[in-house]
Amino acid sequence: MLLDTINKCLVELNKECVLSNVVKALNEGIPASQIVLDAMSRAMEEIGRLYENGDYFIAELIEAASIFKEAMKILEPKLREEGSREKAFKRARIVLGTVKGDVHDIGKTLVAIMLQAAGHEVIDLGVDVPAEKFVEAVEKYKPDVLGMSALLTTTARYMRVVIEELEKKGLRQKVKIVVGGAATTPQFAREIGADGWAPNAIEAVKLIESLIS
Ligand code: B12
Repeated sequence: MLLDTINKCLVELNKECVLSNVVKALNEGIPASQIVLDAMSRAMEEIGRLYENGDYFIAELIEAASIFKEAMKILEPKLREEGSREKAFKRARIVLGTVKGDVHDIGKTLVAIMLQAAGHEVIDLGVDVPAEKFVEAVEKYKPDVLGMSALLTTTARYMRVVIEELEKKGLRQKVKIVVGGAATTPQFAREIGADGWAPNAIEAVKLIESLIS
């Protein structure tokens, strides 16, 4: 099965194999979203486990991220095409960013792409975003939703700081807050006072659409 092959090639950091099989899978009509979520994202989780076990090092994480991004160049136009088939009934404006101290951007960018594909407007603040910048963006863009991403246990806690800063400025009630990333859970989201959590980019779009409807 092609998805298994893509998964295995990415775990083994075999770039040519990943790219050629992504093209093959698309030619066979496998949805780009399935390739990204079922094959590539799962492979990244496995790579994380290999890192944790000491079988892979930081160099391998960097290589994996670079292959993922190469593959996204092929997949992104398809993702946008697939998303635009079901245009959003209500367009939302979303400010998105990875919190301070955290430079993981693959998942956050994927969420941005899927939201845009579904017809929403995304203002992507990038990575390592401090609370002041989130607050400034909420004041300036008046988004319907603020989305924060964190992959490190240490940086996930910073989401609470951002929410507190929004509360201090009287902005918290003006915006829905959603969080995600490997270091977060639905329970964590509730604890810090967020309005929602999603496990992946497809669910993130559904969550945001349900919050603004
Ligand atoms: C690639 C990677 C890196 C790359 C990142 C490159 C890049 N440009 O992003 C590099 C090499 C830079 C890196 C660095 C580090 N990493 Co790293 N990394 C990973 C790895 C293997 C994959 C992450 C990834 O891209 N996944 C694929 C994407 C598609 O999935 P995702 O991010 O989960 O996103 C999806 C969902 O979570 C959700 N989502 C994400 N964001 C949001 C936001 C919202 C609003 C919503 C609703 C949903 C949502 O939707 C996304 C799309 O479907 C993970 C393993 C893992 N299990 O996550 C470790 C991992 C996150 N890293 C880890 C660590 C420890 C580090 C370092 C500290 C290592 C070090 N000693 O230097 C540094 C920290 C750097 C920093 N300050 O941020 C640990 C974190 C452990 C912890 N609990 O804190 C992990 C879990 C590995 C592990 N198992 O040990 N890393």
